[in-house]
Amino acid sequence: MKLTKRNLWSALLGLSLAACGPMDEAELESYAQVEQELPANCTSVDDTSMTDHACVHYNNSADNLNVTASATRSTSAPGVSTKHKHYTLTLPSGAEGSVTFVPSATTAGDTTESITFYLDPAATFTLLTSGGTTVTPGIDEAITSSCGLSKAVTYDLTVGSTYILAMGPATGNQVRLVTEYLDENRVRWYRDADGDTYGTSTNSILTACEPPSGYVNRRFDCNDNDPAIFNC
Ligand SMILES: [Ca+2]
Ligand SMILES: [Ca+2]
Repeated sequence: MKLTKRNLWSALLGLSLAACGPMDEAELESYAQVEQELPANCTSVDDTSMTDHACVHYNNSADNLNVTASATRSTSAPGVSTKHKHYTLTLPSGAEGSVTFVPSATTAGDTTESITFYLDPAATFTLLTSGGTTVTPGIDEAITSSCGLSKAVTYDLTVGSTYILAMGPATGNQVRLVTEYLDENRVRWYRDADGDTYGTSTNSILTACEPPSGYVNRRFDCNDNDPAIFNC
């Protein structure tokens, strides 16, 4: 197969997702340089590489950890803070269950992280501080993923603080949970003004969220005013 720039991009992205490591530095600028709180224009993480990444963990049995949730909202509930895991949570029969989560810094010195909790099924989900105060999510959405994850709730959270995640009840008394940090899933999107599906390198945004309309995930348009010229 001829290895075009587009194919190379896809191959690199796929490899980086599979390995959970940093994305290709030549294609994606260093997302670690900027601490990101949830961007004001971020309204969804549904159709993103972050959701695909969450499904990688969801589908990988080696990433699974089984946890029995607490029957009460307590900071002594079992923790689910380990990254790159897929938690299968067993809830009390017919009732809500709770676990705890402590955000870590994606870059040394970060004090806030934007974090998405992906759920299957789309059960009621409440995040509380250690003192029991409900935290309002930045985004709370139903999603359509390539796996069973069907709900995504995104917050700005304080690094090092203990939070209580209360969820359910759920059918079968089970909720599957995958956590993703937006800082670790940011992708560069390029403005495609002429609609040829190739973007310009001179106008781009770096985000883990769905991009604004008119942006595409590949560049190599040396004339973004002429749809007959692209991949150049
Ligand atoms: Ca274009
Ligand atoms: Ca063009």
